[in-house]
Amino acid sequence: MTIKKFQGKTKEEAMEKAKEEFGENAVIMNIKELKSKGIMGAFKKSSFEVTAAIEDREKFPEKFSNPISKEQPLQKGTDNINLAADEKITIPVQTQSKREEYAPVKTERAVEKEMPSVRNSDDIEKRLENLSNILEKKLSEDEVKIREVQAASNQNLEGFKFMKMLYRTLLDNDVNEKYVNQIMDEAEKVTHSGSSVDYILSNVYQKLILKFGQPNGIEMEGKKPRVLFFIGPTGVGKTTTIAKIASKYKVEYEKKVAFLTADTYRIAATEQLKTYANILDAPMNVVYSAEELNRAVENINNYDLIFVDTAGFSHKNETQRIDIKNLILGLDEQYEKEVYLVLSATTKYKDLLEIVDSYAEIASYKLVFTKLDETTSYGNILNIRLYSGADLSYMTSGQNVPDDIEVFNSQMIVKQLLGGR
Ligand SMILES: Nc1nc2c(ncn2[C@@H]2O[C@H](COP(=O)(O)OP(=O)(O)O)[C@@H](O)[C@H]2O)c(=O)[nH]1
Ligand SMILES: [Mg+2]
Repeated sequence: MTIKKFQGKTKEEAMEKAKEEFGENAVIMNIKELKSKGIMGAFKKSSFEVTAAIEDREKFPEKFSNPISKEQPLQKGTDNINLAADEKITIPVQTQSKREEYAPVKTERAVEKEMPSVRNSDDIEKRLENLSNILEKKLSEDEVKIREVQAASNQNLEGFKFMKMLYRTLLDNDVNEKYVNQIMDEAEKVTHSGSSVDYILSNVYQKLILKFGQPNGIEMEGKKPRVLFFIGPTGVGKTTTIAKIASKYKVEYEKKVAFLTADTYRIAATEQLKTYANILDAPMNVVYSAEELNRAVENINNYDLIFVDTAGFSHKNETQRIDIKNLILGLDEQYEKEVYLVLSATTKYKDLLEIVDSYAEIASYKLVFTKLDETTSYGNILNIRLYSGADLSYMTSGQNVPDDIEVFNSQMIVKQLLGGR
């Protein structure tokens, strides 16, 4: 095939030139308007270029014998040959491989060259199979992770709500906010994200038990006699508590118990203790000073336990406080001594703080909490235990002598503080 370009001022002129040279069998492959380039082009007139082709005479001699053939009308082709006008070129018959060389897309061979490791289709299949296995594994791993994250976040939310509920419950039970925050902060440190409700509960429970410390009743080790002072505000239950403990030790442990009272402010108070002493068949004496105390103790020094009842006083009453302090400090050092501060669980937190402060000046003591039967919020017990740092000893929950007393039961109190009943 011979291809040539013809130019003219009009399309017709260019086509006429093609027909003149190639005859009527010429195939018009393309007609193109030629525009001058640049700004100047806008002022110049355009011309036309016709690309025409004619079959080679050698290959189709018969066609050239009849230059005008009605069966071969003028046809438009595509403008894929960009040659200078009038340049005559011959396009050789293309083989498959030749065409590939000019193909604008990359051949398989070229792709293969770029991926030298992929040698054949088996390799590709294997690779794809591996890839899909990896992908499937990754997806299922991701799915498990997503499920785990979802479960954890649900549990987190549950745990968070539960912590909040415990926080509220402790506050509702009058645990001071400062201590509630402390306990929850400590619990949060050991509970990891996603901790179960049970785990959180047992953790907070343990924290509270530890805060209450190991409660201690009367120590029976050491020398006899052991002198036990009961101090605290009026009406909290000092005398009743003495009666309860003394009867337990007398009846259950068969200990020799005796009573002394320094509560000389009320005749009724002395009478009250005398009554219990008579029931228990135990000696009872009134003491007004440290000297009298030492003399009285000496008289009954073969007894195991000597309970000393004291008068309650207003924490604002300096004189009474000094009297009690002198009494306790005045006890001869040869005697074992213990001091019990008796407090009612029904007393307001603010009052309790003042009481604890004023009694702290008298001696170091163990705490007895009374009247637990008259309140449901035991927060103050924890507050005072933490505020004073003193050990817990007994708790009483009723007026019955000797039954309504036990060594402080931390487990029971903690359960109540956490909302158990
Ligand atoms: N409900 C209740 N009342 C108690 C308890 N302990 C003592 N009481 C009562 O509190 C009142 C004062 O007790 P008392 O021993 O005289 O207190 P004191 O002034 O500290 O010696 C008495 O009516 C006791 O029966 C208790 O645990 N619960
Ligand atoms: Mg009393």
